Amino acid sequence: MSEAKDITKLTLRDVPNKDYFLWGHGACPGCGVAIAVKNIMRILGPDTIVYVPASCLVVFAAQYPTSAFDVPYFFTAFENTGAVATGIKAAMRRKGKKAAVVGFAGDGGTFDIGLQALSGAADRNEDILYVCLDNEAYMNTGIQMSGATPFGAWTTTSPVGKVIKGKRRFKKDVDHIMAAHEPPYMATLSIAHFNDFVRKVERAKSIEGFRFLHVLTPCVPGWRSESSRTMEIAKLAVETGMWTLFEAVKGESSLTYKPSTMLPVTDYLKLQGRFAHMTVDDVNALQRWLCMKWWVHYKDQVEAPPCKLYETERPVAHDGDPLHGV
Ligand SMILES: Cc1ncc(C[n+]2csc(CCOP(=O)(O)OP(=O)(O)O)c2C)c(N)n1
Ligand code: SF4
Repeated sequence: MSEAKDITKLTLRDVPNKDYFLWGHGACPGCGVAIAVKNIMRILGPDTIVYVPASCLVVFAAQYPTSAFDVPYFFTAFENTGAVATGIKAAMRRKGKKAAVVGFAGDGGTFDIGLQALSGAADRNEDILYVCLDNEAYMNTGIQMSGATPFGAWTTTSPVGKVIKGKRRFKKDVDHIMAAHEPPYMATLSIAHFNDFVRKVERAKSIEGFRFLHVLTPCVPGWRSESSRTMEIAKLAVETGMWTLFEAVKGESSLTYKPSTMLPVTDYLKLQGRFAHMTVDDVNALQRWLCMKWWVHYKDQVEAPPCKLYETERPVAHDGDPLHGV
C-alpha cells in the first residue's frame, strides 16, 4: 500500500495480495475469523509478530510444528494477550527492532478472561495492536456463552428449554469500556464492509501506542448458519443495528457508516439457528434494546433515528437452515 495514499480513500483494490496467513489451515468453510485474519495480515505485512491466546484461531492455524502464519507467531495461555503482546514489544525495543506486535484474541479471551490484561495494556498505552475476533461465544471448547453472546442466543451454557430460552442478558459493551481508556485509536469492523475494514486496519497500523480493533466474525457451527451466508449475515448485522461501525480517537467516537433506516432485527436473526427458538416477546425486547442503545450512544451523529421500534408478531421464522430447532 502506497505511503502517499490518503487512508480515507483506500479500497479493497489497495490491499496487497501477498499473504502472511496462508492456505492449508483447518478453519470451517465460511469462518469469519479466518476471513478477518487473512485480510488483516495482508495489510499488516511481513514486519509483524503475532500472538494468539487459546481460541479457535490457535487450533485451526497452528498445530505444532506447523503454522499458517508466515511471520513469527507465539501462543501461551488464554487470559494474557495484553500482557504477552506488551512483553514481546518490550523485547523488540530492547533489541532495537521495529516489528509491529499484534494480538488476535477471541471474545471469551477479550470480554471475559482477558479483560484485565487488555485494560492494563490500554491504560499503559503500550505500542501494540489488539484485535478481538468476536464470534460471540467460546467456540473452540464447544460453544459456551461469553459476555459477547447476544440476548436470546442459544449456546451450550445458555440452553433452550421450557424455562430458559437462550441467553437472558444483553451483550456486554466492551467497545465503550475500551473507549473509556481513551486509546490513540480503536474501531469496530465488519468483514462485509470491506473498504471501511481496510481503512481502519491501515489507520491502526499507522498509529503509535495502544490500538484496539473489534471485528464481528460469524461462526458457522456456533451460529447454526450456512457457510455460504457468512457475508450476508455480517452485512445484516450492520444493517439491523446489531453491529455498529465506528472509530474513536482518544475516546472521541464517530460513526463510519450510518444506515439511513435500519432493517428489522428479525432479518438478521432468521438466518441463524441459534435464535430459532426466540419468542415474540424476546425478539421485541432485543429490538427495543438495540434501538435504545444505539440512540444513547450515537444520537448526536445522525439527523433522524435510523433504528425503528419494529414490533414483530411472529416468532423468528428460520430461513432454511437444516440445523433449525437446536
Ligand atoms: C485459564 C483457561 N481456562 C480455560 C481454557 C480452555 N479454553 C481454551 S480456548 C477456550 C475458548 C476460547 O473462546 P474465545 O476466546 O471466545 O475464542 P474462540 O474459540 O471462540 O475463537 C477455552 C475455554 C484455557 N485454555 N485456559
Ligand atoms: S468453529 Fe467457528 S470460529 Fe471456529 S473455525 Fe469453525 S467457523 Fe471458525
